[in-house]
Amino acid sequence: MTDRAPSTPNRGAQPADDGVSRIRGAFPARGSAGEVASVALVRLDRERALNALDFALIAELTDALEALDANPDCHCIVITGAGSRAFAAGADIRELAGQTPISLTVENDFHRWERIKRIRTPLIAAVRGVALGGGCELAMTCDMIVAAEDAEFGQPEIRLGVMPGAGGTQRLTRAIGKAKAMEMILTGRTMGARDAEAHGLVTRVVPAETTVDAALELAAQVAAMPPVAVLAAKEAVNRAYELSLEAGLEFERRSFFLLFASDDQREGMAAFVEKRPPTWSGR
Ligand code: CO8
Repeated sequence: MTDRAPSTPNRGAQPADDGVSRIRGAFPARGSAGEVASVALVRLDRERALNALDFALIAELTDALEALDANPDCHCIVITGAGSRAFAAGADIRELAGQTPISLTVENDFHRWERIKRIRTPLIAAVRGVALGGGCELAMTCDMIVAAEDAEFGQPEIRLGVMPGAGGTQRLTRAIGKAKAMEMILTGRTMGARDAEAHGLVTRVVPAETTVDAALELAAQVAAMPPVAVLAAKEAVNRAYELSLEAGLEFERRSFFLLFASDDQREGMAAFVEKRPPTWSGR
């Protein structure tokens, strides 16, 4: 991906109705200190609508993430929103307003959220401003969240007569616990960045104007690690959400043993013994 992600299909291989791309991406990413090797930056690009997630945007985003995931040189992806006011203010309410159970079932756009969940490359959300509804759900689908001091998280769908539909009731509850999640989901109340950090929703809080750079720096640290071990570790951590403790421990042990078949295990341990920096081959 260069300056702009290739125009991608929505709703079954049709371009967005207005022909306007909703995603802007760069690989390798460029931060204020220059190029960040092995890291991609994907920007939700609907600033005037506070980066509201219409179906076309989610389709483009999914395609862009899958293309990066298939690129062996890309080792971490940062997702952010255009502008300073929003990561994403949720699903596009104007578009959602006209949906019916049948249109939602037939179009089946929500399957794309499953595809985002299956991205194996680590994903970091860089959140400035609001991450509401589907925006909060997208941030929580990422593996880590770097939040600006002015970031605000919430699931306000209840105020629209509905409820979270892309993972909010499950991921928010797992992240911050039932008591706080229930309050946010039943009242639409939002949570600021500092509270979100205290409750385990975000990885770190940074000054607003440094958010993307801080996320890129974290991504560069991940990208510098042995790639096969990173993939295995990400998968094992995510299994903690899905499995019983016993099954999760078993999964972890098998993954741990498997990594002893990698060149990077031999290199990492040899480098430690020989007191030199390791050189990862990704094998
Ligand atoms: N959808 C569509 N347009 C939006 C959205 C949205 N979610 N949020 C903001 N906008 C638009 C506004 O309509 C406005 O456009 P215009 O200038 O053309 O009128 C522009 O963005 C700026 O917004 P405001 O004027 O409202 O800005 P304020 O600073 O006054 O308010 C808020 C900012 C508080 C963020 C306010 O815009 C707001 O409450 N937005 C809606 C938040 C919300 O309810 N989100 C949940 C949506 S439902 C959802 O996410 C369900 C998820 C289901 C799964 C995901 C499927 C993709």
